Amino acid sequence: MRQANEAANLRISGPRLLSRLEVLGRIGDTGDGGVCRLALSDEDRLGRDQLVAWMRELDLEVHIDPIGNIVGVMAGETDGPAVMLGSHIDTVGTGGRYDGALGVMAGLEVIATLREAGFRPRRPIAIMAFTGEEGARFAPDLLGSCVWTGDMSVEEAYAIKDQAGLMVGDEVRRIGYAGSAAPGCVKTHAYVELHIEQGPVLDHSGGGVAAVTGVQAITWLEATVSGEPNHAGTTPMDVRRDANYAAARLMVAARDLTKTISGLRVNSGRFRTEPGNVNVVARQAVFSLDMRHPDDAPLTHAEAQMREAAAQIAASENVTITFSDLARFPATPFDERIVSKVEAAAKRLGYPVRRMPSGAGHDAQMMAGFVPTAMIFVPSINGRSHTPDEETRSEDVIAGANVLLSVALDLAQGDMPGR
Ligand code: HGY
Ligand code: MN
Ligand code: MN
Repeated sequence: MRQANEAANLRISGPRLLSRLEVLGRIGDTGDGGVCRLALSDEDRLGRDQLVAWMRELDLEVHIDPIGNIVGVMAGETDGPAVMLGSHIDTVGTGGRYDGALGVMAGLEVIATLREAGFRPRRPIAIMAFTGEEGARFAPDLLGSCVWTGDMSVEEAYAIKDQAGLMVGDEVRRIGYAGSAAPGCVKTHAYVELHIEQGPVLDHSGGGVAAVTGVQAITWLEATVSGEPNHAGTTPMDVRRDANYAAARLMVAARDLTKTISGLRVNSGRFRTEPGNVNVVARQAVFSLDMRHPDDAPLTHAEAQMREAAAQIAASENVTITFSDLARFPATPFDERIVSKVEAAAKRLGYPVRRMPSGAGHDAQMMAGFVPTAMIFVPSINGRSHTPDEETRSEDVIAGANVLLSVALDLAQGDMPGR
């Protein structure tokens, strides 16, 4: 057994970590450098199978809960609450190889490094892959961490349907990951997530790592605009009840709010229309609205403004507009004690480090309400993410994983009180 102070000199194996990222990145490979492992898809199952195989190779005790969260535990000298290192391995439809995968693969690498050094941590160390973080197939996002933290029941999660009408419960059983472990069964002392920034801040400010201070507030809505189908050539313009035109006006109105509400970000990424014929005035348009802001109040105000615009558009276009909630997460600060540990670890290791908030949502946003939590960012080249050209330099992957190792050991050996 190596002593704790010797452990401080441990470093991860870059080639081993990069190799695992490469192997996982080939599962769901879209042929253009990207990856598609939508939650609970066959590709997701293959990624899960590979992860569980790696966990067993590392002699971890593997637990799978009913929503398919996968957690592998390395026993410590004591059997108290674990230090959990996690993220997700599901992706969006046009995903990259690093979003989520980096945090889980780096967690495995931390364990492999400790195993190789014959070092048993004082506290157990757990590696978590949460189900369906992206929300790209089943909304809301953060599905697995919502169930793990008790924010959503398994029954509620099982009833969620994708765009094709398939249910979470049927799909998680179909891929064989409806486990019997109780959500939250691995008691947790602290949660740390390594992730790519997915934005341009680090890459455009000289690189290094970030001690992430928190995650911005997120609201996902689905708008349904109902009009009246009619002939595109014979129907006079002033009597049309055109669902697509009203939807377009509302998307523009929502986007225009970003000009008056500083810090607001809005995206309509998904749009469906019926009947979708060139020569028919649309009967219905259904589209998503992703609205985010670093603070809760401006986001609440933006949503109210958007609903007001919808009421005006509905009246003037003689259509109806309704909304359904897809996701709603408040602005979430991380635990200052762990943010400081990330900063100190990066400095000790000689990496440039800065503090910054996260523009993207993460499972850490859910875990922060459950246990002391923080995140580590590494740069995304040109801030590209959720695209096949999502890329992070190998040296930054290695830097992030070394900071994760250092913070994990600090938490596993240290006396920071839990919550
Ligand atoms: O949507 C997000 O912010 C995250 O990538 N799931
Ligand atoms: Mn992610
Ligand atoms: Mn993502």
